[in-house]
Amino acid sequence: MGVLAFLFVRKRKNRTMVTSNAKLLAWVEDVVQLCQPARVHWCDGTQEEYDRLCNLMVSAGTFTALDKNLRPGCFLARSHPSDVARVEDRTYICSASKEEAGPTNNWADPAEMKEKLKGLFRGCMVGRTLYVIPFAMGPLDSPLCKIGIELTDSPYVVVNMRIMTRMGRAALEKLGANGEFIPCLHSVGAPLHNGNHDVPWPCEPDVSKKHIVHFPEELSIWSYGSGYGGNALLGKKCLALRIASLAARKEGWLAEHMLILSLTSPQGKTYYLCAAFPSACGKTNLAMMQPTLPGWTLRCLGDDIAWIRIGKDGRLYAINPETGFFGVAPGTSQKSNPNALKAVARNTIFTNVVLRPEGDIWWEEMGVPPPAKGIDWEGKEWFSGNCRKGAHANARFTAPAAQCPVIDPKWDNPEGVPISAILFGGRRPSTIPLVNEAFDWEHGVFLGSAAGSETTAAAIHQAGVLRRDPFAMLPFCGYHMGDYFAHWLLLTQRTDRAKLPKVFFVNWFRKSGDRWLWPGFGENSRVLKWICERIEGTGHAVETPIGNLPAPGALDLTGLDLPANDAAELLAVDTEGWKKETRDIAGYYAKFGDRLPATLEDQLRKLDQRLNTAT
Ligand code: SAT
Ligand code: MN
Repeated sequence: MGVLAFLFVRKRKNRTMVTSNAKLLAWVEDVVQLCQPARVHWCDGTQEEYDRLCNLMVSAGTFTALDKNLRPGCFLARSHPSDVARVEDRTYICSASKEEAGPTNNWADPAEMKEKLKGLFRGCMVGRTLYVIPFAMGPLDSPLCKIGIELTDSPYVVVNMRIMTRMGRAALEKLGANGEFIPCLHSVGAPLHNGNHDVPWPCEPDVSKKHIVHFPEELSIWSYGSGYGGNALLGKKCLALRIASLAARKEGWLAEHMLILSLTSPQGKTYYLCAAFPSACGKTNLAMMQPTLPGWTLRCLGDDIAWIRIGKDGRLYAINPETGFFGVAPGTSQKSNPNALKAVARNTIFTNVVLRPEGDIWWEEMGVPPPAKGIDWEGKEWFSGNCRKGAHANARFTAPAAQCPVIDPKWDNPEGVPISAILFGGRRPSTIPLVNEAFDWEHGVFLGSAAGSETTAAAIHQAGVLRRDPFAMLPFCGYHMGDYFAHWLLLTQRTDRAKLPKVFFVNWFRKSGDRWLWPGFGENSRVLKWICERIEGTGHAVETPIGNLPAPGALDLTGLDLPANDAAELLAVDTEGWKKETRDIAGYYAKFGDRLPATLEDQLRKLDQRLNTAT
């Protein structure tokens, strides 16, 4: 009997046994043998445990406790400068064949990758504590709930996972003696030999050693070298998107990079909407937006991930598998997202923002004056007027969803909420109109598949260049993107197409020169109102070659000081721009080869024809 198993049997006699799940016990023991941690801690998910770990990190210099009156229960962490965002180049889908991973994913042979990873993980937790984090994605009694176990040597990961997931004893109980779980192994990749002093943010600074690896065949995750965000909080992009997308394909549901919101009209009718935008394109802002249109109420159900299944009545139902927000801090202000500011007033972890001398935080475009002098995200003295940014562009807050002042009462409903519309979007300074309704489901899938956006700081690559990001899933789909499109198209065979949501494409980011054409934020409620009217069958639209656009006067612009020319430009069909767009989409589609569904090729051809007959 191994050391650990012995320990648990002994504990069982004291009635404190953590689990009787033999598979879990065996896996933990294997990982202990491989990684050689000094200690093992099974997380129970209690407040006491959370507080203890936060205090431990304050002593270690990882956390700075913020002022108890200004930010009660809040902490600031600063990451290593090499570890500030997801590393897409180091993220792999190791399916049996390269073909299954498709042209949009990095692939490596699973057996070779496993050997390489074992080499990296060998002894990587020396001197550290191995934390066992049982967690559930989705309400425990939801038909879509999945149990994951993350093994990590990072207490920062533990406390973030407690905010972001249903973590601790309840998840372990749900797993039971024989339940299945998704193994998620994580290490910061910084062993502490011979009592070496620890650093505030241990990680593997050599980017070529960082690996975020998914094994579709065994549905497991191995992440090495980074302690930041989606690289390390493995319930999020790794499990709830990449691994879940594989499970969803097999089981006939959808795992999507989408926010979920509800909108209630002045007449009291509630509509549930999902929206897919790439990382750092305003999902969190839209998810908890304050409508400027009188009488309309918006509530938030989730800001990042939606798991969607066909309900008994044939409609699509969405749940938010998470329990927190891991939102981009810079740009979050009273104007852009007042509800997020309220959500982060307490019990929040801030990473890579500015520390104010009075023990509060600050970031660029927060809408409040910067401190005369503060400490920037790199731990250096920083003063306002400094040419250096104080907060990192991908600085984040981790806040409990329940603290959002406009959280929807149904946000943790196990059955989910029925979806009436799906929105796609991205940052497109030209060509793409403010809002465009798809003719039908197939056209909607086409719009989603061709979605593009200017890149942002959420991942390490050049920011501000246009990249196609189908369904905002480019970095998050666990299999061949062509098959993913086919999976979406198949929904018309799984349910009555009349019950499927309407699909729209929105673009808040149109520019004329350097000037934004649309005010965005709360004013986006005007676009959402038109979408609700289209669902209701009352909103007017004109059929154009690219889709149904709001008819003149159909978009409620009352009280908005929008020049008529800007309004016209936002809703015009830029035929030449779209012709260029179709050529670009054709080039991009080519890489999917014969895995591109014929329906989408057909959609592109028809669009091209419509554009050519229009001129
Ligand atoms: O770091 S995360 O992947 O969780 C954030 C994001 O890119 O959306
Ligand atoms: Mn995201």
